[in-house]
Amino acid sequence: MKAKRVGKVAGIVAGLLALSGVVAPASSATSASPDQNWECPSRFSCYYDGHSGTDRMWIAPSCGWFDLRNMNPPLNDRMSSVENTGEGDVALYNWDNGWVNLTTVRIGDTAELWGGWDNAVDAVNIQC
Ligand SMILES: [Ca+2]
Repeated sequence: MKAKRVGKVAGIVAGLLALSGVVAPASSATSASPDQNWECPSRFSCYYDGHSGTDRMWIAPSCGWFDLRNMNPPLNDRMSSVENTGEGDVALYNWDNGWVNLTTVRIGDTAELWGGWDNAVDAVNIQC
């Protein structure tokens, strides 16, 4: 009796596997998407959640001042790297009882933010 039930369950599982084999499309070459980095379109500045230009979280839409705390969702205290292919130098600011300029990323440069600068930036000023 017990062996019979096991056999029945095994048969059902085999049937499901066969069914799923029919339903599932024969997967062909899926274009793998490797970890992409430093992929900022030209004439923009891009801001990454990760180091080395990974996990892009924002592309600045224009020149000017952007307070990342006002984004939805907020993007402050997240930035770990910056790529500037844009039309102006990008000044990075942290709020600490006032705006403190951490560093400026020149046109054509990338920047890695480490230590006290990592996950600290609250605003950017794109000076063009
Ligand atoms: Ca901050």
